[in-house]
Amino acid sequence: RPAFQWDDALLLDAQLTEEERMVRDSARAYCQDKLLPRVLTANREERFDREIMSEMGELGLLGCTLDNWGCAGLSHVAYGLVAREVERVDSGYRSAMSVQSSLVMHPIYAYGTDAQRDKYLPKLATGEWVGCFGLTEPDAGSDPAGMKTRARKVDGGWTLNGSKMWITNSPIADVCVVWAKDDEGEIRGFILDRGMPGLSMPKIHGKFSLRASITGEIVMDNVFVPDDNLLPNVKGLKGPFGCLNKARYGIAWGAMGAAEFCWHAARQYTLDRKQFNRPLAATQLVQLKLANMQTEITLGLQAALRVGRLMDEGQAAPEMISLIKRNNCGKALDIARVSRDMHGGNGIADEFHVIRHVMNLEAVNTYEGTHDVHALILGRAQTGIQAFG
Ligand code: TGC
Ligand code: FAD
Repeated sequence: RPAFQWDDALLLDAQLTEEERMVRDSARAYCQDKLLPRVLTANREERFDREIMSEMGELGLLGCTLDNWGCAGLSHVAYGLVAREVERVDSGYRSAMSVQSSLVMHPIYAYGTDAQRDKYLPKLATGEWVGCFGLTEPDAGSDPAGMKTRARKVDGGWTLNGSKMWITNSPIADVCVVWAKDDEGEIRGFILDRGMPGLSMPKIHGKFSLRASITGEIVMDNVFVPDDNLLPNVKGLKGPFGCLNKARYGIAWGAMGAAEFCWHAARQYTLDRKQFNRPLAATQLVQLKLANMQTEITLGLQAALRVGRLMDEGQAAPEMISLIKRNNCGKALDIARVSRDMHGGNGIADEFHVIRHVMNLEAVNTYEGTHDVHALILGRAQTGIQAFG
């Protein structure tokens, strides 16, 4: 009888390359040794420790799928494995990493000039600079085509006016990739540097979710952006969506990391905790919940691996990414809530970490396209009917 490994039920590990396993193991060691000890106070104090970006840069975790400019040139599967390890500790730390990699470095790499790549990518790769991505606005979230930010052509550049809302990393960002409509109503991408007159990035306070990640606005009041800072090689919504494909894919892996933490915690807790003279894990209800967690995580990871391999082959359609982002975030949130319940009263104490994952996954289920918006993308793809508007 072949052995069954409870925490790797379909032998994911065996489907990875040697290099992917090494990347996974070094990311896991960093996350467990350096991130986990910090997260409790960071979350309590609603604080992001800036040096985390430099540490991730030193380990080669930033922009790791890109080639050259100081980037590691790893597979998309390796990137997913890193996201899983980081989010096993906290979704906010994964947010910081995935925004830098997929939403800032990727567009400069894919849509920028060589001069832009030379200027920005090496410093973003080391974490010397932090980047943010401004698409969402106060009145345009699920429907980014409704954005009000405008880029007016002027001599030698562009004048940007508008505001972006809910922007991960913005209060500490050195570089902002901002999407705005030009005089023709086309969406264009711009690189804004901290310190440009008229540009401010205030922090949003009072979040109950992703408290260890810093979130803010980007306010642009007649910001002059030189022609050299326009991303010349893309126009239209496919620009930001091309970045979102990468980030949503990473989130599908990351959410499974958070779910695995909650599952393992629930298993251990119910093995250790006795009520009615026996471990909680000896009850049928608890075993059913553990089996459900194991099943959903195993399937979610297999799906993420499949899409990662297709991405590496250039064969991943955006709808595949919607499917795994939606499924894995929704399932991770359910698993975290059930694990919280299985911890009883201890489940609401931050020392047990599970309530923090529950709170975080609420935002993860909402950003990068809500659970329902991804359902509409999948609905459109199978009926041919656009149900958004
Ligand atoms: P639609 O007509 O569907 O498309 C407009 C143009 O874009 C192209 N396109 C894509 N291209 C590449 N990849 C994709 N995934 C694409 N999806 C669409 C499409 O082909 C078309 O191109 P063209 O050349 O024909 O013009 O546009 P729509 O306005 O109907 O879109 C509807 C909808 C709902 C799909 C879309 O607006 C959507 O996905 N909304 C969700 C918004 C969202 O995800 N925002 C994320 C903000 S960033 C963020 O949350 C970061 S959090 C990060 C962290 O902290 O980790
Ligand atoms: P809305 O679009 O107003 O949606 C509200 C509700 O209505 C949702 O349940 C939604 O599913 C539903 N809904 C919307 N449209 C429809 C429809 N047609 N049919 C049925 N239901 C619908 N954005 C960035 O650009 N950059 C970032 O770095 C970034 N980081 C973020 C960090 C955090 C912590 C958070 C919370 C958000 C972040 N976002 C970022 C924004 C995020 O992408 C948006 O919050 C998300 O896209 C949803 O937009 P909204 O909040 O405006 O909600």
